[in-house]
Amino acid sequence: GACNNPPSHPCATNRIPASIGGHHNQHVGQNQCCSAIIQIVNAPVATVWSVVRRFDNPQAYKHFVKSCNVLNGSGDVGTLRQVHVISGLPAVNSTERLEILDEERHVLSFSVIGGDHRLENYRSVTTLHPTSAGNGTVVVESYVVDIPAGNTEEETFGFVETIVKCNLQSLAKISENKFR
Ligand code: A9S
Repeated sequence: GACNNPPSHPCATNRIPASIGGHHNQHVGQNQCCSAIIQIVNAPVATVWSVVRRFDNPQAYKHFVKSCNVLNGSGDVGTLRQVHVISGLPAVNSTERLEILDEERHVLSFSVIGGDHRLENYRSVTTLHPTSAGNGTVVVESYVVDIPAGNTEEETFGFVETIVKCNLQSLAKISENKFR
């Protein structure tokens, strides 16, 4: 079923308001780990979306990505990309498929379908929402991934949390600079 971490779990999944949670109720199987991270950006949804929607250019804000090649497709659902990762991670590259690109609701989802790394069956959903006051954006990114053999759920959670938090902090910085 959907991510059903206990209320005490440190992930943000339990803090996603029901009104925006719809896309984040991903199926979580046995031996999988799920979580969600929330980031506030002091820039409008349109500005943040202009960065997020570029499936061909994740390196614009993902600092762990060294380069990205589109393998086929032109940025619509089904497009495949191969990202190459900077050194220092237990990974070389990752092959990823664009699953959702909703330009009206500001939803992007991709899944990992291959590559030389340990995050098998990684899938994430990113949604953007206007803040209730001001001109800001709430970014919600949830994910599901297999717990690798030899690792615990806590280790997997910690590893992914670090990467996604870095990505979203970088997304905030870049969007805020663009907007200024
Ligand atoms: O790219 C993302 O949005 C998020 C993550 C967690 C990506 C992870 C990654 O691409 C590496 C950065 C290469 C790290 C994958 C699939 C495996 C890793 O080990």
